[in-house]
Amino acid sequence: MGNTATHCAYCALQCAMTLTADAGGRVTVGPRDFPTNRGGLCQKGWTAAELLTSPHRLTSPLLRDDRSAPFREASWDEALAVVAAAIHATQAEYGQDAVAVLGGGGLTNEKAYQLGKFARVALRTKNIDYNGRYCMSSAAAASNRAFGIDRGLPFPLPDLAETGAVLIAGGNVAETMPPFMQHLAPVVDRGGSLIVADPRRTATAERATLHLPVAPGTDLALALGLLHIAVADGHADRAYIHDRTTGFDAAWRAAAQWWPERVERVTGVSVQAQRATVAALAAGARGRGAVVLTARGAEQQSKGTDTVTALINLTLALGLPGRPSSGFGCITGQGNGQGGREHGQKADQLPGYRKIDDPAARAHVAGVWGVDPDDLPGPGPSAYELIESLGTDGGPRALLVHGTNLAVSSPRGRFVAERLAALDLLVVSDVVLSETAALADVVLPVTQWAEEDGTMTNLEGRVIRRRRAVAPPPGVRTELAVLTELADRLDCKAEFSDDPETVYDELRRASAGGVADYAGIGWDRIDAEGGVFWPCPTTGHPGTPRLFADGFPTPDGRARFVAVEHRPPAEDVDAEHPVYLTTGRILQQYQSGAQTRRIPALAAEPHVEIHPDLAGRSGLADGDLVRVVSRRGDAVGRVRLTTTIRPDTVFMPFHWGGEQAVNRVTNPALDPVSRMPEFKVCAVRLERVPREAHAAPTATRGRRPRRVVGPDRLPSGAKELAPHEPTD
Ligand SMILES: Nc1nc2c(c(=O)[nH]1)N[C@H]1C(S)=C(S)[C@@H](COP(=O)(O)OP(=O)(O)OC[C@H]3O[C@@H](n4cnc5c(=O)[nH]c(N)nc54)[C@H](O)[C@@H]3O)O[C@H]1N2
Ligand SMILES: Nc1nc2c(c(=O)[nH]1)N[C@H]1C(S)=C(S)[C@@H](COP(=O)(O)OP(=O)(O)OC[C@H]3O[C@@H](n4cnc5c(=O)[nH]c(N)nc54)[C@H](O)[C@@H]3O)O[C@H]1N2
Ligand code: SF4
Ligand SMILES: [Mo]
Repeated sequence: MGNTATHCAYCALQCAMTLTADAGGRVTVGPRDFPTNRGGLCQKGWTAAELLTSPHRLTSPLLRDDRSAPFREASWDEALAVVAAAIHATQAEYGQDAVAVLGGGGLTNEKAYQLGKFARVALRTKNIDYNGRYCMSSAAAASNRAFGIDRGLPFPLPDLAETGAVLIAGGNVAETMPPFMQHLAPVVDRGGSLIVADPRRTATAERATLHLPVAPGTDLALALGLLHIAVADGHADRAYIHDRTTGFDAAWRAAAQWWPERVERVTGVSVQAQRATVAALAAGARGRGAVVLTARGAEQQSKGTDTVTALINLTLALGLPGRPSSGFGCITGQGNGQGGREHGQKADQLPGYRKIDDPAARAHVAGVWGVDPDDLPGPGPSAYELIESLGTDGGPRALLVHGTNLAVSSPRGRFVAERLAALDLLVVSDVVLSETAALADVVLPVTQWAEEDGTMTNLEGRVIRRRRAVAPPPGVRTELAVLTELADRLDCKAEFSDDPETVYDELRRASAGGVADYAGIGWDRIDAEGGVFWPCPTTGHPGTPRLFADGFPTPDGRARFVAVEHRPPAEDVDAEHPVYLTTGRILQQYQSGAQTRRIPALAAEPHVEIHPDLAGRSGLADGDLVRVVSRRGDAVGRVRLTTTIRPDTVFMPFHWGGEQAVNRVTNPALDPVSRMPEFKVCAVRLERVPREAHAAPTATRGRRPRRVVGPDRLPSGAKELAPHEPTD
């Protein structure tokens, strides 16, 4: 097939690459120049092609009649007949909402759109949400209420390099998007400021001019304190506030109570560092510009929406949004985290970022779909609330999963496994036998990344092309084909297509007139221009690389300050659980690890970062195994001593399942607005695991790992740790 220009399989930076396929179907990855990655790739990108030919790849539908039985291989015809019959029977007995769907922010725009349509039109269920709820929802909610729009970055990434000061609250891009650092380095090299708020002195913080070692879950107090200093020290841009915003007075009243000494006591960030931060941002505002960015550290909290809001308030007070190389942005996470939240797989949403409870939106989309608006369901619950309701009285009895490994990535993992076990039917479409797929009744093998065409929308809001470089293995189908065939078997009269460009052109019509308007972005244009920024309402429109220069898409054209109050984490430390746990990512592994744990070159083991002082008090030495225990469960990892973390906090990455899944420990307390779980802070205690006791860790609970056919055990990369098993 020769060379194919496409983008990476993984994160929202969507680094450009050229795939070269040889006659035997082997694919090699080469970097490609693009404004976002400028020829850079990280380890995951370089090795992304390995999963195409991995022995772990699913190539046949798997079925079982009873969850204690092993899977057997089945034909597509049999598997889809079983799924359709079970959906029919479930809905006949319990109603339309008894079938639920969970989607993912890694799906192409076409797949995300078709999945939302399938749920609303073929299943007619309100119960659909997606894993972006765990990712972008707090930043999205805060951006929507402040700016009337939620697009991760308000400008192309290279604009960042031009600015004078950057504050990153809770993001570790040096590990999560390494080529992103190319846009931060020039800021520092020119004598500007890079400030990073993180409980850990991360690889990103090492490159910063100032590190704010904030206590987990206290960014809201910090943000209020920064606004306090900005206003008290006379840095507020009064003309901008007057001309371009509303609500300043109430926001200021809330921040007035957060004087620097009080903020220092709550956050651990010194008064001096707070002042230096504001001085740097204010200097930027007067000069080349200033940018505040958030990522999951500040957002994945039970007050994440208010935290992001408080940081947006700070940027508004400094007069930044809409000015060149200035403003607020959030760093989107998943490959299509941006597009995945625009086209209708979210519980409250229809394509084009429309609201499902807006009569005009319903009428427009129903028109495109050829159905009666009254037949469209209303809003459903958020991802975690949907999971909580599975198999309960009145809750869904069947679940279809597309592009999320929720058994590993959802908080309170053991409870999540119980809910999945309570279902009558679990159907998982995936490329590998993920922990979630291993719990299913039916597993459907679908195409991945380099085997399919489509579009993705990257962290800048730039719509780009994913291109097929190789044919999928025999036995694997595209998700568009699966949904089309299932819709047919469910006697759905609306049109579904397995051709991605046909689906995309329908998406354009469905999005026309919405906030995320793709109507003018045809594939031909993306191919010719390398990418087009939404909103882009007509084929003659240039697209919108930069937002807000002429106003905000709110009813009065002004940005809104929203007054917010600080509150502590949902669960604070106490005598029994005296240590904060925070969670996140490492460079080599991606998300639940379903893909990257199967790539030998990325092998890594679960570890727990601990400050030597805390380790000493807890009787732990470097290399020990430690059990991290909360009120909800426990997880085991290897002690890694480091002085780069706060002594009151431990950090564990979430890329593993079974006993190594930190999400057995995390707190599902939800943000009241975004319904984001509090992944970034809970209270734990640490227990040293004696080696001999760990030899049979799961047997102590009387459970044995389930055996499955196909690619069974995951390479955990940690020989002395328990072999991988589904989360119990
Ligand atoms: N290698 C790798 N890269 C990825 C991914 C991956 O799984 N692996 N996933 C992609 C996705 S979907 C996402 S969402 C992004 C996420 O990208 P990031 O947000 O950069 O990743 P995280 O490691 O989750 O969190 C960032 C930092 O938040 C810090 N933190 C923890 N608690 C707090 C807190 O209370 N306040 C503050 N200020 N900071 C805190 C952590 O110490 C961590 O260093 O990465 C994308 N890129
Ligand atoms: N403790 C803790 N938990 C977290 C986080 C954290 O920071 N801390 N971060 C949260 C965040 S930001 C995120 S984004 C979530 C992510 O968590 P998950 O949603 O579990 O993410 P992935 O591991 O990417 O899961 C994607 C699954 O889809 C499969 N897949 C890949 N491509 C396709 C496709 O095209 N179609 C289908 N059907 N399947 C496909 C992959 O093999 C994999 O099994 O985790 C959240 N959970
Ligand atoms: S930074 Fe993200 S998009 Fe770029 S190569 Fe790494 S995983 Fe892929
Ligand atoms: Mo994410």
